Amino acid sequence: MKNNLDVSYDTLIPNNVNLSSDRRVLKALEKWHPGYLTWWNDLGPKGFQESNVYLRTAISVDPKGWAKFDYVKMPEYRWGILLAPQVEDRRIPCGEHYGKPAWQEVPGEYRSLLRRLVVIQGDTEPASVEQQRFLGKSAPSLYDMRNLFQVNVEEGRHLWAMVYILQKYFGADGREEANGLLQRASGSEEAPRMLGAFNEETPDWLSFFMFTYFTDRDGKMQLEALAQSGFDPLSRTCRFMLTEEAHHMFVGETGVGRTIQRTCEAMKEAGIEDPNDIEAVRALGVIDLPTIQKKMNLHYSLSLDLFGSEISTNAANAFTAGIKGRYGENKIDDDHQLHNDLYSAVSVKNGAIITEDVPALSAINMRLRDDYSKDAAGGVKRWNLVISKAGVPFELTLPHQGFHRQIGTFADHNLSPTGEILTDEQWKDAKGQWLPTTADGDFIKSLMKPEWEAGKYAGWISPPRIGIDNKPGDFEYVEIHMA
Ligand code: BYC
Ligand code: FE
Ligand code: FE
Repeated sequence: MKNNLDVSYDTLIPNNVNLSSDRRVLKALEKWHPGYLTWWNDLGPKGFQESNVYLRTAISVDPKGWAKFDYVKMPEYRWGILLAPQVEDRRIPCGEHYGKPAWQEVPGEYRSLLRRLVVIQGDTEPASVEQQRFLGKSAPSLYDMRNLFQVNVEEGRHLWAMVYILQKYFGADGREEANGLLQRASGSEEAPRMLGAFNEETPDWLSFFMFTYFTDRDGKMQLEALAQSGFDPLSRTCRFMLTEEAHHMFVGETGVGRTIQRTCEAMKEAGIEDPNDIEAVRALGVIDLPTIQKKMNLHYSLSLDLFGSEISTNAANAFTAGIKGRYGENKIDDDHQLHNDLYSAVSVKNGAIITEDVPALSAINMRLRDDYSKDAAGGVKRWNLVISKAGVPFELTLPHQGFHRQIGTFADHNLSPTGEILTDEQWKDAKGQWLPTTADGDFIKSLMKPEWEAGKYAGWISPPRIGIDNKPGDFEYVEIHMA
């Protein structure tokens, strides 16, 4: 097989998979394309389809220079199909076929298992675009607006990535699933998106930053696990998606960080020393730190649900089949089959939270979730550095893994952020201290006034330290032409 680093433009769909000589798949994609554009125009960024946005577009899969920046109208973005280069002689990295050559075609016995994972992955991508579609209108700067749209077009491309896999490798039912991805919609009564967090609202920019920090990071972990798939086309497509994913989490981390920084600065300027004096802090037009903590509690707990149950036969089957590995599978020093290995798993038994050793194979989801939590803790540490440098006595903390959960062992229990099990009554009384209330949401919304002058920022958020693509501070990242 050819290893194309560069993207070919000889079809309407940019690609490095030789689409022009793959008539069957090209035809299927061309048939799907108009529906995608209708979806993008109906459920994508609202009001900005005519604007010129300074976006990066993938033009290569060479890590040394894969993107080019230019002004684009979003509906004209060149969504392409890009697979990371094929690794020569790649082997199945885990499970019962460990060490055999990676599959270039779908292994028949795992067809439905594999299709389900691809469909779930594909379903989340357009869902996030739908969730974020009203945010452009309240963007705190053109810089932030551009970042939002960059994330959106790339999530759109991730949908293309999964649709390509479905149409190339899963025949008629793959084409049907590809259509289904455009029919479900975030928050819909009749046909919601498949996973919980993707039917929640993203009502304000702090939610958007929390989402890209915490939920896109679930995306990163799941893509890392799928990049370890023995089904090589899936591995390659996920590897390239991960290149884009880094920016999404950057947007989240710096977005929350800049919000915190502005809050701390405003408190200092006004001589407010108590971070818990919410009224005084809010009167400055910035978001108080306790509310930022609540938002973090919400998005972290929703994201933990995306890892499924701690103990899962689905996950064990996918691992044993060799179609979904662990985080960093090829760097783990064990037999990659987990015949006799144990993993310390958490559960609630007889009203108490216990950890006990269980077969590692059964706890694949829990392990990935633990890896996720470690990964997510890094940014929280950096946020706390912003706070402590400003001399504000406050520390953000990730809540207990069992706090506010709908999936897995904690789903039927009420836990506080520090991990005490509460009665329904206690939970009802206290939850407003831990999760954003309607009043918190209303306050944040009251700050969401657009700032569209190049180089200016809304009062609740600090400017970034550097521009995108090294552009100067007053660069016009979006030329707005309202539709
Ligand atoms: N909501 O054995 P279980 C991203 C279902 S994000 C609703 O516990 P399993 C992105 C489950 O489907 C990454 N249902 O879990 C981020 C199963 O149903 P069935 C997306 C849920 O299967 C930001 C039943 O409960 N990619 O890319 O081991 C922006 C028992 O399941 C939920 C993937 O997730 C839930 N939260 O693990 C844009 C990777 N959790 O089959 C994009 C592909 C579980 O019995 N997906 N259920 O009817 C997977 O690997 C797995 O399906 C999951 C669940 C990890 C999601
Ligand atoms: Fe994505
Ligand atoms: Fe993402």
